[in-house]
Amino acid sequence: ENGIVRPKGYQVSWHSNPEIEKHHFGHAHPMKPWRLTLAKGLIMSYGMHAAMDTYVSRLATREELEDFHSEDYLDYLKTAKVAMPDDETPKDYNLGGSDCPIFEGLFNYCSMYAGASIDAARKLCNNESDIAINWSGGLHHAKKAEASGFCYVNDIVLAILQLLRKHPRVLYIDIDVHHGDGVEEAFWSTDRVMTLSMHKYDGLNFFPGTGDLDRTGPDNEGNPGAHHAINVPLSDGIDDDQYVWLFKTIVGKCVEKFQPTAIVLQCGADSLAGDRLGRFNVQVQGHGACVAFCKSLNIPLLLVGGGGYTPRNVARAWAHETSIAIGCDATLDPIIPEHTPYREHFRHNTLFPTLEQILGEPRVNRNTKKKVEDIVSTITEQLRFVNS
Ligand code: ZLS
Ligand code: CA
Ligand code: ZN
Repeated sequence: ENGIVRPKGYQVSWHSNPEIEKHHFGHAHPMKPWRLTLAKGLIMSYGMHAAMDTYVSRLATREELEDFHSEDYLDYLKTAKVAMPDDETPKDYNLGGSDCPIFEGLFNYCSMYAGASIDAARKLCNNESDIAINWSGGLHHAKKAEASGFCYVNDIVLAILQLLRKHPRVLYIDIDVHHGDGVEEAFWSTDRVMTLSMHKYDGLNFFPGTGDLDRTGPDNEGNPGAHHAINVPLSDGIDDDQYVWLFKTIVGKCVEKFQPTAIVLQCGADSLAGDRLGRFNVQVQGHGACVAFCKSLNIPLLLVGGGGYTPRNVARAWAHETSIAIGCDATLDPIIPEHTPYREHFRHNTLFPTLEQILGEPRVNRNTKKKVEDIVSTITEQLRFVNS
């Protein structure tokens, strides 16, 4: 199909499970697991599944979840009575409010996306794949004993803990429009994980309200994790040129300094233009260029999903990024194949709609050249404290 061939000696594994896609957070909720169905349909209509090792993911075991989460939180998560929000107020463990409702099958949903990320990490540890993909994961806000921002179990932390069994140093990179606070906090005290998040930051006005440029980890005496959290706070409307320049410059410096032996890239698609919750002007091309740059480093790479609240754009980005992982992006027809399921949902028949097609009128870019350059010089200074 479409002339896609499996590249010799280069393995990509794809971890998914159609059961995950069937869960519903509730009618008005922005998180729609169904976007994964749309993405999968597009990936398969291009024939990309034939170029990957595909796995139907399994449930994470209780023991695996306890690698990060507390027993009492997991007990509660497993037995909580379905409580769709009647008011805004969350209850125990921040569950049951409007951001993190307790919906039908919640514990299965969490165990399944976590199982997929854990399996993907193990493929990398065993050298059974060069790039492992779990688009259903990337739920970066979940804490040890607390749900937060549509995230209940932190599959990224669980995957990184797997990688740390084999890998001395893991670089975590997060291009979701929100700050990757849960992952940052989990590895606050170790110098074996460096976390780097790019996000919209506007003090407490944008969720979760953390991720200022100065936040590089608690530098109390003797904390080896000090200086290993890097944050790139951005304003509304950032475009591909600025975003990709920042990404390559900063990731390049982090890799040079920290010398990671594995990379986890959270590909939250809410940083794309036209996202229901996001505020940026990043396009599928720019978002994908971040994935391509990570691939070019030739370090074992785990790709996870994350946010993304305009399903057609999520599907475009993750299909394009799957093609980059496989190495067939250059030969892919940008016209969405006729037989793609739900093709009418894409509105425009291309993988790469223009900003005008996406937005009508682009959002004003509030990121000045000076501000973007200042971010790089500050981070360059911060990295002087990191020794590999
Ligand atoms: O990074 O901003 C908040 C918290 C609130 C405001 C919104 N109300 C509902 C609750 C209290 C302070 N929450 C954010 C969470 C964003 C999580 C991003 C996750 C990720 O992309 C990784 C997966 C937020 N922003 C927007 C909403 N919540 C939100 C918008 C619309 C709705 C519908 C359902 C629920 C209530 C009406 C809701 C939440
Ligand atoms: Ca981010
Ligand atoms: Zn997000």
